[in-house]
Amino acid sequence: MKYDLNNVMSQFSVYGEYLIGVPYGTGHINDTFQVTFDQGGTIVHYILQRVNTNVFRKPEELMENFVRVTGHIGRKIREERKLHPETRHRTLEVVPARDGKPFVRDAAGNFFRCYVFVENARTYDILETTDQAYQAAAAFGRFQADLADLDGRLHETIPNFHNTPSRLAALEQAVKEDRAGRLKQVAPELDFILARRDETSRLIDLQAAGELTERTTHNDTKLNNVLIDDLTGTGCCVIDLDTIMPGLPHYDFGDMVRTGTSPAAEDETNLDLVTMRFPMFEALLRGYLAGAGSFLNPLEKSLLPFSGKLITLEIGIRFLTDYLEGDVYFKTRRPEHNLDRCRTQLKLVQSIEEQYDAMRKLTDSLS
Ligand code: ADP
Ligand code: GN1
Ligand code: MG
Repeated sequence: MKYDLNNVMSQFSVYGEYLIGVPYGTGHINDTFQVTFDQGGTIVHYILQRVNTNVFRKPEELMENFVRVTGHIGRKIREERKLHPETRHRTLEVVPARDGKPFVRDAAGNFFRCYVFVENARTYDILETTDQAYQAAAAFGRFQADLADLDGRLHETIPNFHNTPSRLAALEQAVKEDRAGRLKQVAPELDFILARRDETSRLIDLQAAGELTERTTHNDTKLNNVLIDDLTGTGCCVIDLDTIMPGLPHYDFGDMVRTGTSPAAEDETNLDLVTMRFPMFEALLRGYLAGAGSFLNPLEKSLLPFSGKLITLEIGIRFLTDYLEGDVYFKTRRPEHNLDRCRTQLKLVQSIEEQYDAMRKLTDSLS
């Protein structure tokens, strides 16, 4: 094990005997562990995470956001419990360090945070049913709605995170530099992306023109970032809060479409399996509108199908950029991993384009 998890945990306000820590989850950025304690004969789990500080340059600010957001939602849940004691709605709860801070730095400078493990719930990398899609989207929608009355502005943990034109500019720079000597392998992917250049600025142009409003958004609403309750099947807790910051709600809905509609893994190599399943889109749309609908205006609603296409293109651009740069950002397990991921994204964009009219029609009918 690269880190002394027992020692790191001893600096958090957790009592009992440390038993074991094991890698957990399938995230591409941070290192996540489930740690187990014996507390007076009861087995208790925690999530311990090493934050990737190459990606998150100001982790203290990130944790400030985290504490503000979970405190805000926690207060709402406590009110909800007074009315509905049976609710299983949760928020992540940070375990403070013994010095009172919401993180610990180990001797090597690694940045760790710890939170309460939510039992009897799990994440799904690929959704199995339309009900799961509905419930997950409703949870993300409610999350945005819960944060609509947050006072003040959060820190931007990664500036320009969902600025699609600047993601495209980064790709063009990577093409110019061709640092890993891989450019010759990516001509079809580049052509596909560049043919859609004009669409990349559509949302931020509308924002600049004052037609779309910045809100507090999650920005990484991959479907495996919501815990689904084993008992009730509801989306009970939104997790992975590192990128919560000011943004457009579209990118949140779009990322649900990206990760929730295809039956294939993000790194599937058989592209025939990658397709946008319309019933999943419909369930995501209905769930999201049920959770968030009250604060979206008609223009915002009408752009939801486009957002699915745009963010899928954006993540395809990011995977291709990382491939050309030599796999420096996303965790990879094989040399072509980022290219494979890029290809699934572009195939999904194509599938969305093929069904776009029907997606628009459905959205208009629900608005
Ligand atoms: P990453 O940034 O690497 O994606 P996440 O915060 O999404 O990390 O956590 C990785 C995985 O750990 C999640 O997909 C989920 O399965 C699990 N997980 C995270 N937080 C909790 C929690 N509080 N309770 C239970 N499981 C959790
Ligand atoms: C990363 O951390 P994880 O795996 O939830 C990335 C997202 C991408 C996603 C692609 C901070 O998310 O933006 O959409 O991979 N997170 C960051 O799967 O870059
Ligand atoms: Mg995650």
